[in-house]
Amino acid sequence: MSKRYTAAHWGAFEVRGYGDDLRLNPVADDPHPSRIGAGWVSAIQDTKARIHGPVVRRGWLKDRDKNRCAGDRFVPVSWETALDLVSGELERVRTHHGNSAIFAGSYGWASAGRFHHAQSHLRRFLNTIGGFTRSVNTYSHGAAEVLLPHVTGMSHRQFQDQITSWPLIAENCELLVAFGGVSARTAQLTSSGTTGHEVPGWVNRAFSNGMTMALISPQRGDAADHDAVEWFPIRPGTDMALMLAIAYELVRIEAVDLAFLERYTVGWDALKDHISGASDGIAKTPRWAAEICDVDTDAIVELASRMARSRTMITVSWSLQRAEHGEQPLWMGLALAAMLGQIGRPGTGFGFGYGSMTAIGRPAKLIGWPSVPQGPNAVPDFIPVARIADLLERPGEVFHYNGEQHRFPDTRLVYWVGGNPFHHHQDLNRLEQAWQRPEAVIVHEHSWTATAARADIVLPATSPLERNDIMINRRDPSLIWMSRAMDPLGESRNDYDIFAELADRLGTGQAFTDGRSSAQWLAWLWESCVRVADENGIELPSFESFQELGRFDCPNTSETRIQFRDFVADPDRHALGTVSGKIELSSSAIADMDLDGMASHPHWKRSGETVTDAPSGALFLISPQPDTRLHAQLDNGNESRRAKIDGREPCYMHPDTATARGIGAGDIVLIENARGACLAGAVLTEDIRLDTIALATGALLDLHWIDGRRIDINGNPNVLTRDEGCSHLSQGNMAHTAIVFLSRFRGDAPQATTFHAPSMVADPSLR
Ligand SMILES: Nc1nc2c(c(=O)[nH]1)N[C@H]1C(S)=C(S)[C@@H](COP(=O)(O)OP(=O)(O)OC[C@H]3O[C@@H](n4cnc5c(=O)[nH]c(N)nc54)[C@H](O)[C@@H]3O)O[C@H]1N2
Ligand SMILES: Nc1nc2c(c(=O)[nH]1)N[C@H]1C(S)=C(S)[C@@H](COP(=O)(O)OP(=O)(O)OC[C@H]3O[C@@H](n4cnc5c(=O)[nH]c(N)nc54)[C@H](O)[C@@H]3O)O[C@H]1N2
Ligand SMILES: [Mo]
Repeated sequence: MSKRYTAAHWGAFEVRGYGDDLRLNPVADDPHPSRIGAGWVSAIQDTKARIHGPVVRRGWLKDRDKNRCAGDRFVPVSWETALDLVSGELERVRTHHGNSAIFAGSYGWASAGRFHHAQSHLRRFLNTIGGFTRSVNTYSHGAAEVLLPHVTGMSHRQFQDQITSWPLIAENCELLVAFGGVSARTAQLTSSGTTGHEVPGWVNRAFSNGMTMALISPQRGDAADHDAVEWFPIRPGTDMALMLAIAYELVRIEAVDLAFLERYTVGWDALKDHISGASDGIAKTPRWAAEICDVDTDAIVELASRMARSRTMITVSWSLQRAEHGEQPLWMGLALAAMLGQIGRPGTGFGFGYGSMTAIGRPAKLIGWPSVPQGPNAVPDFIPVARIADLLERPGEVFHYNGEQHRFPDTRLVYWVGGNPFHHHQDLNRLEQAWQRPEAVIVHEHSWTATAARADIVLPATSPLERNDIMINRRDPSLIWMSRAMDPLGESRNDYDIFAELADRLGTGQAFTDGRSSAQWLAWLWESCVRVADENGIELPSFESFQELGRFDCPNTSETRIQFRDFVADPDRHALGTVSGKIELSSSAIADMDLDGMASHPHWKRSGETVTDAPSGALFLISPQPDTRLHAQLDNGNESRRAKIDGREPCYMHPDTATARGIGAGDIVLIENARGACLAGAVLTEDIRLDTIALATGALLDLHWIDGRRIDINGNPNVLTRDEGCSHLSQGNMAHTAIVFLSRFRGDAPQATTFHAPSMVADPSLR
């Protein structure tokens, strides 16, 4: 019998049984299957968490009230009514306020199949009716997306595509200096799906070949538990100081490759003057840095010397740039690698995001598989993605982005699919205020997220297990036929079918569907894949045999790459796309922008929130990605719940940090600052700094009034994080820069919650 498969961002699975008997097993050739998959079926079959039919918020239905605070009741309606309401709102808003009043930036990871990608259909649909205000860049690496083109001449995507392959590191690298670590936890994921998880294997192979790793991170757990790892428990937000001190040492011991800098970079003089203090009077000595970053002077000196003596790869995890001044350590990491002169060689140089996702550095050919076209958007307005609260609060106001000034349009309608801003955005109490401003909020979801609970119209979407789809993406050498594994729950519909109905109502049905059902689109997609494969010398089976086989592994896709190889081989013929054609250690383009907080070169700037400047007792809060789930997805599944404490998110702290506050393992703790407060469960570990606590993202936001203040009872760190651009250059988020206070919670803690439907009322006039 042929095998059936499905896929998710966290891996590929063999499907056994159907519906109530459904079981998913990671594909047999996955060397390190993700634990996240273990929570998938239980989460999706949790009928209390699922949205069963279309609903409308009572207050909005009755008199268009905008009080979207969760807790309001909802009114079940028919699909006809719901679709009429949605199309009516779209029509009203675009007629009276223009299409820019529709915000459909709709950021989020949605699901992995290529066809049923919710945002793609939302964009295609809205483009048929005149467009929408979009968002640019990501929460993941927004600062890098803006910085890298200026300093490397490559888009972030091009940079990521060319990153030096893992096997070359495993064979050649002697010292991996990992700022933020290389973590098997985050390497569980690849956006749009992955058939295997190879990172732990590559790292082990490198260790067997004698590579050592300098783990520079507030948490020991950010690298493998192996003798080859030396941990430098750095104070969060201060990597830039450490990097400058390493640079200072490299200059002092005359280990700087001046010939490399001369030939391949511009701006060394300006950077050198910053390092020496010639330009600002502060020599960036190891002693100076030790005070700031809390890494010993001697350890810095020794590390610099090892870097100079070894074949060294410097890598910066994505987390470092999700912080105030987040561009700086990324830029300086590149500058350090240039100073060592090892860029463009196998296994050394500079990397960004090894381990942040599975596929970074995977030695496989990249194939540009097709997708459903989205058409042109007639609206020019956009926001940098993390400026959502500003957009809603400040229509007409100016914002800076990448050296330009733009204005926020006047948003009347928010349309969100495949994402969860009440998980992913910072300072959620502020977002909740801003969320009261638009006239209508429409959400498609399969589960009752904190965002769905704050919408006016909620349309139930199918989950990926309830539909056929294809996993294809350029980062993975396998194509997977995702075969439907259970019936769609309740009245849920595919996002595509929902938009097709809406387009019909708005007179653009044909333009949206091109006359195709979703089954016909899947066939279209496969035919387009066949053509692309052909151009790449790969022969794909027919659509029928592909469905029968369930999986196709492209042959001969192994390919290793070396970042900057061509440029280093011939910098004239392969000049970079920067202003100078070289790597820019100092950028005239950035200098010309004359932005607060930016210099022409990477430079040290203390962040606005640090433990050293805060009242005593303050702690850094870092909010990493959760080990047991994808963001807030599957938070209600077995695997995520297994790791909770009293149903709440585990908060990792040093035993001494806990003792000083009268906290014991397993206690409920209160984490607070001026922006908000949440409860969490204490987990004690020696593997974290004394002044830092870690609370992963993604617990269901559930705000309760307790002792006169609103406290999230499940442990969502984003009630505590800061909602400001990490700089005027990129406006990326600064999720990892926050100061908090921690105590044992002494009150009566309400029972923790998971996704659940709000109260329903049949008749909107009823209270
Ligand atoms: N404090 C802090 N905050 C952070 C971060 C951090 O490090 N710290 N990291 C940030 C980063 S890097 C990211 S990428 C964001 C992630 O933020 P999000 O991507 O918004 O988080 P998800 O929970 O993955 O949300 C995806 C939603 O899509 C829904 N969905 C899945 N499939 C479908 C479908 O087919 N149709 C529809 N309509 N919906 C579907 C899921 O149920 C889920 O609710 O979070 C950011 N927030
Ligand atoms: N299991 C799981 N994996 C995921 C995801 C998930 O939801 N679950 N999400 C995926 C997504 S969308 C993304 S963007 C990537 C993100 O990938 P990353 O950005 O690499 O992941 P994070 O967990 O945010 O951060 C990694 C580590 O950085 C350290 N860190 C924090 N602040 C600092 C600092 O100032 N200096 C130094 N040196 N270290 C610091 C923390 O100890 C943290 O554990 O992860 C992906 N992988
Ligand atoms: Mo991300």
